[in-house]
Order: sequence, then structure tokens, then C-alpha cells
Amino acid sequence: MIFRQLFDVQSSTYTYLLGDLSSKKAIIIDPVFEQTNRDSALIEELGLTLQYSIDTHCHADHVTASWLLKQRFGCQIGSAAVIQAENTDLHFTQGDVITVGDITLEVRATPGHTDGCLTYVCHSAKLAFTGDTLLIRGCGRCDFQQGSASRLFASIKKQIFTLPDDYTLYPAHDYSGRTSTSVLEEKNHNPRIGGLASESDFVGYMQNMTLPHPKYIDIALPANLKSGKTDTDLNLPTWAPLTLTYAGIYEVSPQWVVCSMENIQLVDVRELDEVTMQRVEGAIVIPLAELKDKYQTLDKSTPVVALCRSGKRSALAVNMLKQNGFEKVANVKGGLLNWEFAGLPISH
Ligand SMILES: N[C@@H](CCC(=O)N[C@@H](CS)C(=O)NCC(=O)O)C(=O)O
Ligand SMILES: [Fe+2]
Repeated sequence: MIFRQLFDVQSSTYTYLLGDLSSKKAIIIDPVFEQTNRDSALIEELGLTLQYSIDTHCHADHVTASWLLKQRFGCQIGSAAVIQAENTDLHFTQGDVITVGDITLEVRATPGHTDGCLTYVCHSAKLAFTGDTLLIRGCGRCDFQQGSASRLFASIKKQIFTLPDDYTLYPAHDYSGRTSTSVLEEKNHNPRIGGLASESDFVGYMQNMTLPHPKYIDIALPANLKSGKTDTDLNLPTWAPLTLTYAGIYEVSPQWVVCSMENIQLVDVRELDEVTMQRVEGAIVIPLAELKDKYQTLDKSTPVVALCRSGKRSALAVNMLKQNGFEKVANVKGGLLNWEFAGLPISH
């Protein structure tokens, strides 16, 4: 199974992408609105077909990307039936099974942090996605969204601590960079519910926590009740038909470059001896090593498109130019190799 744990620094959220190797079908859990372009790039680069975008609960601290992902990939959106979110295709309840190729996830209702919290269990891989029901050495707060410490206690004890001890647990957040835990670890070491903690110990702890309200709660809750449908989109810049790679580089096709030479600065960053062998008419030649001293000769208001043999050195050039204040800058996808493959003009 393809398994990727992705992180959103702003909200300390973990998003999980699971893909079935044979059918290439995929599911994403707890995607973050602002990370849609990154996650879409990864889905495309891995050649996956996104079948479902699901949430563990109605998040208070970030907006889900489910609706945007549905617009891009035509996937179905799922969340707990209790939430009654708009724009949802699948309304999960206890015991439902989600199937994605060979991957199956069992739905367990684990209310307490909110009344609509779910834990998704993948028995074949011995792991579970606990959302905010159980965090690493912590758990979700219970002071809003119909939260209840006693319900959370029951959910963790009956639905998570009953899983085999060696199941790995993946939470929706960690605020200090820890990535996973296990049932046994949390049973033994969770400072709120581990060891011999009773329900009243746990409830007493939870009721006396003083946490500030999540900063984006007033934006996140209404948006998440619509499965992340908002008026804002995360469109890529429009100066070119750009694609964004998971490496974070904007790319354009060589075909587009050939048709746009009048309106762009095409910068060939190969070495001079390479350029002598093969060159593109109209390209400005600045070898990569000289770019840091010569980028001032380029016009910041006109788009810059970087080119090299295979698209690797030019990707570094794109980053260097971005760092030096160039806003409209992109890489030629696949470089001259791709250019030649497409049968576009090259002078020898
Ligand atoms: N500082 C964060 C707080 C986030 C927060 O309250 N997170 C919830 C989950 S949605 C929680 O239960 N946190 C547990 C904790 O901080 O211990 C923000 O403003 O967004
Ligand atoms: Fe939460």
C-alpha cells in the first residue's frame, strides 16, 4: 500500500494519502484546504486515482480540502453522518467499511472531542487514523462542538484501546513533530487516559485545561459544514498554463514556450559548451553558476522561463530567481530532452 503522511505547518495537521498499488485507487484523510495544490501534485505524480476524500471530524482549526479535491479529481466526499455537512456523498456511521481497491477501512464512531468524530481502522496494515480522538500522549479538547470528556473516555477505551496493542496510531495533529504512536504506548503512557486513569481522573483533567479557542474557528466551522466549499479558490497564477510539482516548482510545457517567446524571457542555464552544440533561438544564455551575478540583467515584470538539458538545473534556477524577487517564473518541463522529443525547433 502507498502510505504518505503529509503535514500542514500552519495548523499542525496531518493528512494521510493511501493508495492501492494494483488498482492505483487512492483515498485521502483530513486534507487541508491550503495544501490542495501540493496534495494534488503528489496524487498526480504517483499516478493515483483519487476515489475518496474523507475527514475524521468537522475541524475547528483549518478548512478541509475535500470540496476542492472533488472539483479536481471527481472524488467522493465522506464524513460522519452526525455532522450533516453539505456537499457530502458518504455519511459514515459505526461499522461502515470503506473500500479502495485492496484497502479497507473500518469506521468507528469515537465521539468526545466533537460529537461527529470517527476513527478509521485499516486492519490489514495494522493501523488506525484516530483524528483528534487520541493524539500522541494527548487527546482532542472537549470544550466546544458538543465535546464531552466522558464520551471521549468511553470512545478511547472501547474503540481504540480494544484494538491490538501493536496497531500503529496516526493522529490528525501533533504540535511538536511526533508522527505516530501505538495502542500499547498510549495505554501505558498517555498522561490523561493511560495506566490506571479512571473516568473521573480523565474528566477532571479535561475540564481543567485552559486552551485558547482555535484562531480560525469562526472561518473553519462554517466552511467545514459545507465540506470545504468556499468562495476562495486556490487557482495557480494565470500568466501561463502552469502545473505545480510536488517538489514545489511551477512548470510550463515546451510547446507553450515556443508559442510564447514574444512575451517571455527564456533563460538557458546550461554551460556554454552545451549551448554551442545545441541551442534554442531567442534564448538568453546565462549558465547556472553565473545566474546569481547576472539575474539583474533580466526584467522582473516579464515572465522568466528557465531551460536546461533535463529540467533539473533549471528548477534550481527557478528557485534562485524566486528568492530574488521574480514572481512570474517557471521551469520548462523535462528541459531540452522533452523539447526535442516534442519535435520543437533546435539549432545545431
Ligand atoms: N493553537 C491552535 C489550537 C488548536 C486546537 O485547539 N486544536 C484542537 C484540535 S482541533 C485540540 O484539541 N488541541 C489539543 C491540544 O492542543 O492539546 C489554533 O489556534 O488553531
Ligand atoms: Fe479537531
